Amino acid sequence: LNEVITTRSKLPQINNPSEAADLIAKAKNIIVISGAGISTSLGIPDFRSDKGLYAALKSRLGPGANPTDVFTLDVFRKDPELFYSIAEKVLPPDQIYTPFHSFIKKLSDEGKLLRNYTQNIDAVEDNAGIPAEKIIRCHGSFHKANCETSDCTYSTEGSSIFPNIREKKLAFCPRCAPKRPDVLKSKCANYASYGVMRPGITFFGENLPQAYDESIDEDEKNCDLLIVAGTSLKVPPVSKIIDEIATDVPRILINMDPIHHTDFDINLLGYSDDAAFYLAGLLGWKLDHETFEAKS
Ligand code: CNA
Repeated sequence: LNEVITTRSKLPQINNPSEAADLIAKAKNIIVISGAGISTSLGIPDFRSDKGLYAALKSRLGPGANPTDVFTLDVFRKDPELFYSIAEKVLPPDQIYTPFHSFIKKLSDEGKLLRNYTQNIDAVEDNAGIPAEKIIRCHGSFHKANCETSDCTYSTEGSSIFPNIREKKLAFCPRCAPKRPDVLKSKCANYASYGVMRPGITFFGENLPQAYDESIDEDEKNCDLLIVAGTSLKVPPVSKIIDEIATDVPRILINMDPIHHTDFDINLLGYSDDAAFYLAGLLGWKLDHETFEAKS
């Protein structure tokens, strides 16, 4: 773990990285904004790192391809197979979770977690036992799968389409699917996802889930410490939360790469799991992950 100190002008100078633990010890209402980086040690790729999904897609789709297309609504509607070709990489894993997820759970157990705004769709928070009411899944989840046809309300358990996702085969809606071949032959060439099931994850071009709107304003007011972890903080509106929290609320970054477009009071640069052990050690907390072996 590489500790770097930056000081924002509005806060007293922070001289020592261990003050991250002091800030956590004092805080009562911590917001944790998390991203794909906290799950990479489970073998789930993030988006933007060298080994991330975007790098894999760029080499597969060829030069000029835009890897964000895979998670873009308009593209899904024209070519759902693109999403189905890659989605298995971010499917929720069974049971496993990381030391950092364990650390978030510990914040909750200690009564310090106001909310975990997760951009992740892997539901690993559930495996770690973080209480559901403490989690806002900003980009949805695989918990549900819905028919993509606009006038069909068919919705089912997300896990029912996991076999298709694993086999990279489109899953069809039992209500619309019988009609689909006719539609495809006629006017719906631009709507190839007619009758295709889509997991309840938020694509680029869609609004965030209602739960986000319902809690964010109040949480921003009540937050007394912000921890940003495992995210490049590039996807709005989550990337904007940091600008909406009062400037005297301390901010800690825990990430492999530095973030240059905003300032933090403490930057713990390195693996989030190392940061979890480092902070838990200073706080005298035991994580239930002493023997964890990271995959990356
Ligand atoms: P991103 O843009 O790929 O950024 C990930 C960040 O994590 C990078 O800045 C890395 O430096 C950092 N990082 C990678 N590994 C580690 C590690 N072990 N310890 C600490 N930091 C690490 O991903 P974001 O989450 O910022 O982007 C938001 C997207 C990613 C959301 O829409 C998600 O739905 C989407 N996504 C989610 C998952 C998942 O659920 N696990 C996987 C891939 C993408």
